[in-house]
Amino acid sequence: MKIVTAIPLIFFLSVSSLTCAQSPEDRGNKPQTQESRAITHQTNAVVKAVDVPEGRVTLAHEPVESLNWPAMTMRFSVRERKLFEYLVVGKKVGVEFVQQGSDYVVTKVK
Ligand SMILES: [Cu+2]
Repeated sequence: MKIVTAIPLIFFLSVSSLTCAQSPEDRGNKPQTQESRAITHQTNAVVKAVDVPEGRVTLAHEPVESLNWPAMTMRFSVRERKLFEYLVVGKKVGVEFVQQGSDYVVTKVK
C-alpha cells in the first residue's frame, strides 16, 4: 500500500525539479564564465547593421521565448566570417545563437 502511494509523489517531485532547472535566467547578474552549456536559441530578425571588422551584427529580432526576451534591436557577435554572406542589411533572416558570458553569438543564419 505504501509503495503505491509513493509512486505518484516521486513522479511529481522529479517533474517539478525539471521545471525548476529550466527557469528563465536573470540576465547579467550572475557570473557566467562558461558558454552556458551551449543552449541554442532561435529567432527571426531583420538585419539592421553589420560590422565585419568587429565581427558584429545588429539585429531587430522577434521575441525569444527560451530567453524570455521581448522583440528588440541589439548587437550580436558573429561566430564565423562566412555568415556575413547572409547578413545583409535590410534582409529578414532566421538565426540561431548561443550565450557566451554576457555576449550573444550568432552561430547559424538561414
Ligand atoms: Cu535581444
